[in-house]
Amino acid sequence: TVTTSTGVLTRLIQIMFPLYFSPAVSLQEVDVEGRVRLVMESALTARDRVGVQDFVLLENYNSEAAFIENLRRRFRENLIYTYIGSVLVSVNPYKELEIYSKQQMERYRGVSFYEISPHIYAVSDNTYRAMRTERKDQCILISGESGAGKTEASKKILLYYAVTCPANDHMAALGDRLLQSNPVLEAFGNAKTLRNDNSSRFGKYMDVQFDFRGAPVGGHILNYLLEKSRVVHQNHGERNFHIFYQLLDGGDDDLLNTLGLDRNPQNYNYLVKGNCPRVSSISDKNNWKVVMKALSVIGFTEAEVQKLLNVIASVLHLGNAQFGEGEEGETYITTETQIANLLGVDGSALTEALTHKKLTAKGEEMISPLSFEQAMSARDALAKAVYGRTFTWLVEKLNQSLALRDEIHHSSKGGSVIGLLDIYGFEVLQHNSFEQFCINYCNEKLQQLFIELTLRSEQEEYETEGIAWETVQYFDNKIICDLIEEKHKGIISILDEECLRPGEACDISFLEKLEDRLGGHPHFVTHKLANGKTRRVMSREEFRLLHYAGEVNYNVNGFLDKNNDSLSRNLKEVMCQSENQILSYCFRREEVIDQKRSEMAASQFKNSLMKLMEILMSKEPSYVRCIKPNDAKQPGKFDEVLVRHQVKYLGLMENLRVRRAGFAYRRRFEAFLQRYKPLCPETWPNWHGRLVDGVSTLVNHLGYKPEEYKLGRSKIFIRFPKTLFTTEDMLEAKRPDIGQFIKGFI
Ligand code: AD9
Ligand code: MG
Repeated sequence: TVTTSTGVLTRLIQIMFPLYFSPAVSLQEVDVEGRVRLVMESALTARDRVGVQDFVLLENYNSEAAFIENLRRRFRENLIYTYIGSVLVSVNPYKELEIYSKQQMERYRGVSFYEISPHIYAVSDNTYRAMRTERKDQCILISGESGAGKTEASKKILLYYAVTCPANDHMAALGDRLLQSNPVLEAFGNAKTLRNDNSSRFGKYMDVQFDFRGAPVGGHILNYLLEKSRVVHQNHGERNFHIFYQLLDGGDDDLLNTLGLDRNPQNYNYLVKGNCPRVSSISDKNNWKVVMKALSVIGFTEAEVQKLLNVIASVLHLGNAQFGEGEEGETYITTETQIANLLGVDGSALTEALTHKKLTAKGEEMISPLSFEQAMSARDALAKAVYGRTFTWLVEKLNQSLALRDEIHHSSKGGSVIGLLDIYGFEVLQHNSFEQFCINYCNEKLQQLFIELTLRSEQEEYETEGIAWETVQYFDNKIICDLIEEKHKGIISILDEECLRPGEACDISFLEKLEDRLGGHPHFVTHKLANGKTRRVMSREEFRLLHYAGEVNYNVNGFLDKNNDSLSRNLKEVMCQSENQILSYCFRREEVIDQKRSEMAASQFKNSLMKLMEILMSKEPSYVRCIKPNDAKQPGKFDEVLVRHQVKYLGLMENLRVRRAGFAYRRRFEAFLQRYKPLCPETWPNWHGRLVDGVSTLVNHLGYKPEEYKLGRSKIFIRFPKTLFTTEDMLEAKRPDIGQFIKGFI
């Protein structure tokens, strides 16, 4: 910093005559927000301060400590994005940064990936351009743990496309509808959890379809495994899905009257469990308005919205239904009328179905009363089914609104697709259940895909460039995927088997069967198998999986029930007669008539994941790996232990190792020549021969040794970052006006 008046004078002169000044000093930089700042700082200290913008440029790429230090430095400077080659690593800033404006979008449009600071817009733009030029479908896979910023990232990508892509004449409003689908999905599928005030409780894959001119013309959403158990129960400090609170806070008096609701969430059994009716970061009232507006932009009619709200209200009333026990142990309900009205079903049939079970034995129907507990669980099952299926209906409605219209079908020929995957990250909670099992299984699959595709694309690049491929050792997690999903042998198959033995099987018998069949598998442990040798004491109700990302103990309690996910036949019968079209659509007659068992929850999830893998495999992938800097949801706090853990389970070191296996850095000949040509009299100001000869002349002049680099067909590959840094320092000395790209700006 310059403090003396001579200093000020010197600085002024430096500003006026930058080229004449000390070669080791850079005089201006454009920061990540696009502003020009004046600085006096040597290249070396700048690199020290803000780290490198691509991890491949780390001197010691095997050091996890160096990796984390680089993240920390950049985070401190509000540089939340860093690359590993083409993978974007993003650290949640937990504060609004002014880096998402329209001007910023313009900065990234059409600009080459490595010539500008890392950004989610760079990934968006690059993917879009790859789709346009290579005419190949793309996908962007966003991963990271809860609260790391996946959903925010996916929204920024959508916004980038909605703002920067040309509009199709027939589908001018599609961008709006795409953007408006988010608040709707979030209202019904997100909730406040301990880890994230706006946690997505479902997985989402969204295709954006573009026409041959690159205008977005359609969208399609696939949803995965909504956490339905939240409808009837929340852990302390957590809430139910946002929509319930939005309705109570934002709905007008008339509406609430019609629905028979009052404003206080604490009056509803399904909303009180977490003892957390309000969240300081959330305005339920405002969000209500946003959601209602979004529904109308998307094309919901007033009648449809009313039916949807009837369903939401019916769930709240179901939770408050008064069940009692009669003199002979039979269960009765006293307050079913309103529920039946809202559900559009017959009141006495509903009461009957909630308190009795119907069995068919030898062709005869028998009706027997349910115990109090059984009736309560039938009630909860109904609430979960109603909410879960309505969510699926909602996604289908969104899809209809986003669907490619017939009139533009012809113009979309030759168009392509960009898919966005925002799906739950690896989860290790205090108590891990069926949901965590599914979520972590999903992450194993994605990791497998990631490794396969990263290795594949590395290998392909080396082959296209005619450079010998050096094999990289890495951990293949196929063994864990098999342990979970293998037909007849894996955990899911065993779980299904147990679910098919009603009355005989229970959660513990499931655990015993696992021990029986899987004992000895290197990634499977239980209390019994471990013989007390495990590091963490396990209970008799748990099994432990050694995931690629770490060990997780799963408690088997509730596994069978959740996998069965069943609703009694009587309840289905009542529901499929509903006068509410949403519900009669969700509960089909065929389901009652057809006695065949439908697929169980885990298998259904497994199959949907298989399909997802196929979709992703057919596309060119880009990756965004999100990291959560602290558990307190606070800005400026970088919890090293927490970050290290995520770096480990996101496999970032492995990713870097693969990327660095042969060469730290690669660049197309023209880009390399363009940047460094001032350093060699023969290439300056212009090189007229073949590009490869130009690069060769340049690096010879710079004194590169043969072991330091290789020339491929279109790119130069540089083995060590040091070579590149030296070249950058020379460029900076000669041309301080250019600025070092490794600082995160140019
Ligand atoms: V979960 O698995 O759905 O529970 P996500 O989706 O990974 O989780 P989300 O995107 O919801 O996390 O981010 C959590 C919160 O962090 C947001 O509500 C924002 O308050 C905050 N966040 C995340 N990314 C950014 C960002 N780029 N800029 C500012 C951010 N704030
Ligand atoms: Mg999310």
